[in-house]
Amino acid sequence: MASLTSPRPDHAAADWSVAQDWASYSAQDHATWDRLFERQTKMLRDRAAPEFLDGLDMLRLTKPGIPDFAELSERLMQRTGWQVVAVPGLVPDRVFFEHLANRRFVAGRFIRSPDQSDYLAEPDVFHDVFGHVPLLADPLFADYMQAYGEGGLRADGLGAIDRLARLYWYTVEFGLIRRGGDMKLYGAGILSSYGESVFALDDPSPNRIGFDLNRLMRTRYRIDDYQQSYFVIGSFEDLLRATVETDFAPLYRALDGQEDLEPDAVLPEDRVYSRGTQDHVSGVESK
Ligand code: HBI
Ligand code: FE
Repeated sequence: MASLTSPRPDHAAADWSVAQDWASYSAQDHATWDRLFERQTKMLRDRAAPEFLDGLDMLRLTKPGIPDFAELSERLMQRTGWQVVAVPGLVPDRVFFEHLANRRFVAGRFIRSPDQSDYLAEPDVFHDVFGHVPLLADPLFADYMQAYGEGGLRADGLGAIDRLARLYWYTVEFGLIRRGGDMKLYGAGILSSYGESVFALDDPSPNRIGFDLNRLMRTRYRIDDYQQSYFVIGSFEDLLRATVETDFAPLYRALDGQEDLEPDAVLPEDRVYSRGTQDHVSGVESK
């Protein structure tokens, strides 16, 4: 199902944006950001796509701790025309697509409490800004994210949001990319999670399968645990081309005639980089 959201809070504007109110963050909030930032940048040095590591520098702003979205947006705007807009949490799909289509990335302003684990039900500022924003400085990925937003507005009209949500999930959130002989991380859901940054590359449990748009959009995904399959792209160019060159309406119709696939499925026609043992399965829900 599309993401479930609570009613729009009174202090949010019609587009669900709110003031970040950077001054209201506590010293503990900033300390949590700094601790997570240091830990993740250290462990991602050899794991993250180079484009992500290049974009990380943008987050080192003049003010310490949690990035001030106004300052961050100024830098990002110069790079690729994107800006970061604070929202209270998950926003309705159409609102989300509308922002992306206009090169506005919506980011939760709250930060997890010090004891909270890597996994959060609602994206906090560490997931959204550390995980998603650095790649928005890469021109190809920036174009892909805007194309995704435009595609989302069209999908909404075709009742195909759930299909497109899988594309977002298996690329923007949990995507892997080939670099030379290696696999690197580019999905924000992995990059903002210490545990999954290790699991997605090193663990024998999950499948790692070559990106194929039709196959990926048939595949359900886990929202309560590490992924049972990761899809691997060759380049951001491939990803952008697959999205802008596809006429999605006939693709959605073809998909309606095909069975959904479970998250751990492997098909004979799959480009299988590694077939998982699925030893890590826990949790039950998939979408
Ligand atoms: N809202 N704030 C926020 N962040 C998201 O990542 C998000 C969202 N609403 C919907 C959504 N993601 C997904 O369901 C999209 O694929 C539609
Ligand atoms: Fe996200």
